[in-house]
Amino acid sequence: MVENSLVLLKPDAVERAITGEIIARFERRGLKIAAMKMMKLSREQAGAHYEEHQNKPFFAGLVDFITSGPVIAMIVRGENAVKMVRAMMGTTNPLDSAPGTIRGDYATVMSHNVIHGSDSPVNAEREINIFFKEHEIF
Ligand code: IDP
Ligand code: MG
Repeated sequence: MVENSLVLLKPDAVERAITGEIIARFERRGLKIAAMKMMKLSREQAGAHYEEHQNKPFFAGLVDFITSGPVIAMIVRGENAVKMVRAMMGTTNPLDSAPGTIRGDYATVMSHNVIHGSDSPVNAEREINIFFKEHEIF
């Protein structure tokens, strides 16, 4: 089934100028970019995006980090895009991410792990509504 995934290239990816390489991986795989923009998240947007983590000890640090600089927000679309993007990203902790995955190739620590991808189609739709208006989606 064709799905959308909300992908964020986090501030560390923008700062390190590796966003093009990461976007190219999705294009090369055959996934489509259905929307894309550079933006700085407000703390409100960050809190809404990560609402499932609001009671976790790392939440404040996570919001500080994700609002610390611009991100690139994208909708990546394709057959089983949610699961495919997650597989391409690697695990949350880069220590466990296989080489060849994005986190396995570009990240060393969990707090700066380069990329976000939706974990389910339901969360993808919820997250897309935080970042994109209807007319920004192609
Ligand atoms: P995910 O990004 O792989 O879906 P989540 O569990 O949804 O992982 O956590 C959201 C983000 O919060 C992670 O990408 C990571 O940057 C950060 N994070 C998760 N767990 C920890 C932790 O234990 N310490 C510090 N940061 C964490
Ligand atoms: Mg998650």
